[in-house]
Formats: sequence, C-alpha cells, structure tokens
Amino acid sequence: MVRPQPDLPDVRTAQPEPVQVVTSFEEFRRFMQRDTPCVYSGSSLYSFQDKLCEPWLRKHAGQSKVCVRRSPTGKFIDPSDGVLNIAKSLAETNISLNEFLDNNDSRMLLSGTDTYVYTKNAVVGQWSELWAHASEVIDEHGGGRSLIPQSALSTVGLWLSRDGVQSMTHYDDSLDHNLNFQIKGKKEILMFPPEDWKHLKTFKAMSMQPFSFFEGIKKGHMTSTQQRNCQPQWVELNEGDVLYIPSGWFHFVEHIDDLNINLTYWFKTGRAKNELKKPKQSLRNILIPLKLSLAFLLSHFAS
Ligand SMILES: O=C(O)CCC(=O)C(=O)O
Ligand SMILES: [Fe+2]
Repeated sequence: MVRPQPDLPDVRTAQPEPVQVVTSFEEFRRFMQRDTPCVYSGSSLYSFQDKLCEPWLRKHAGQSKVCVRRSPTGKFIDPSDGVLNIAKSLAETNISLNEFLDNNDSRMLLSGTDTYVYTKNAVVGQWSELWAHASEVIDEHGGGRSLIPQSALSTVGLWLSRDGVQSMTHYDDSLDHNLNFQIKGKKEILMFPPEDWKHLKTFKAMSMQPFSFFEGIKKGHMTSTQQRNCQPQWVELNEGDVLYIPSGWFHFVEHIDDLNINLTYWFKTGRAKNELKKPKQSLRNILIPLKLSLAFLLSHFAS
C-alpha cells in the first residue's frame, strides 16, 4: 500500500555564500574599486592593528569618556523582544574607558556609532594618541598602503564588546562605504545586498525581522519565503582581518570573543546620492515601529 506523504513544511537548507577573502592589499583595493564586499586576511597593514590591545587602551586612553549600553538579552535590539528589554538595551550610560574594561560585563556594548574617534573633519581630542596610529589608513598620513583620501572620510568609530552581543541588521544610514577592522577578538557577520530590502521588513535603515530570521539563514535552516529570497553572504572576521562593506549593504553582526575591539571607517562614495542604490522601506506592520518608539521613550527612565 502506498502511504500518502505528509505535507512537509517548505524548508530549504542552504548555507549562505562566503564573502570573498583576499590575501593581498592590491586585490583588496580592486574589490573596493568595484564596490564588492570582501575581507582582507593577511599580515597587518597598519601599526594600530598590532598595538590596540586592552593594556594599550588603558594606558593611552583609559580616562576617555565613552557611552555604553547594556542589554539583558545581549541583543541590540531585537524587534521581537519585549518592550522593556528593548528599552533597557537602548539606555545609555557615560563612563570612562577604564570603567568599561574593569566592568567585564558580557552584554555590554561600546558602540562606534556613539564613540567617535574622528568626526566633522577633526580628530576627537581624547583619542589623539590612538589617531596617531589610526590615521595611517588615510592617504595624507599613511605610507604606500593607505586606502582613503582625507576628503572622503566621514567618521571613525571605536567598538568594544564582550561575548554574546548581537546587533540588529541595518545598512549605514549615511550611505557611506565602511571599512571594518577586527583588531581583537572575533565577529560573525551576515551581509545582504541593498536590493534585499524587499525581504527584510525595512523601516528607515533597519530590518524589523526578528533575530531568529537571521540565525535561521546562518544555519541554513530557512522556513520562510522571505529568508529563501535573500542573497546572504557570511564571514567570520578574525583578529587582523579587514571587512569592506559597500554602501547600502545590510549587516547583522555577532560578537564572539571575550573582548572584541574594532575600528570602523565610514567614507563617502564620491557619487551623487541619486546614483546610489538606496534600499527602500518594506515594513507593512506599523505596530513594530510604534513598539520601538515606546521603548525609546522608556529608555530615558531605564538609564
Ligand atoms: O559591530 C557591530 O555590532 C556593528 C558594526 C556596524 O554596524 C558598522 O561597522 O557599521
Ligand atoms: Fe553599520
């Protein structure tokens, strides 16, 4: 007797494509010129990649003021979390860099979108010793291995985190290109091209998909049509690696090691805004941004 087949859920198992890895500086530059994501993985290009460890930061910038956030879930911020957890994750506290390092609190994030080393065409004074090394990426300061003209540089952000932190999928709102240096620790990053906005429930520059949507894609266990229609690329960013994220590309970032230190350089593409592939908005459920707005209001009481 032929038994009827049960209705199987439409689950596709496929691992995301890897981001292209290059081992030569010249090749990395060529990928950047073609606006194609890639990772440089090779010997250090700049002195700060070797210098910027916890003892160096304590000694040369320990008193610097930083803005930190702590999430009860480690998620910054998952739209499917409860409103109170989102509010707590949004709350800011100002402390010194040494206090952050002493705290040793997993689920705490010092974000490069709050802590600028360089902004508005100037170095932020408290980071001048760090900038003496970090400026090597800039044509006017570096040797033969610089990557960005000073006139194109928008912002440089410093990131520090403990293990277990995840940050929400977004594209960088400025539509700048992004060079992300993994100086210490490890991160895992899932990236999506700008045209994937259709499947990501975009609201402003963020995806309102729950974090489980991206965890499913990473595991290659995709239960929804939206997951299957995306074109993800995945990369494990190890100490010394540099990731190039072209303008408009979405990124979902997981912080893996006990201490993760990154510098992000955001720089202008040199193209007019109307020539850039700006992702559009695809969210159809107004309740999600309302929940985030309420959490944002509550966050002022949670800090
Ligand atoms: O490291 C992270 O959590 C996010 C990094 C990021 O969004 C960026 O460099 O633009
Ligand atoms: Fe970003």
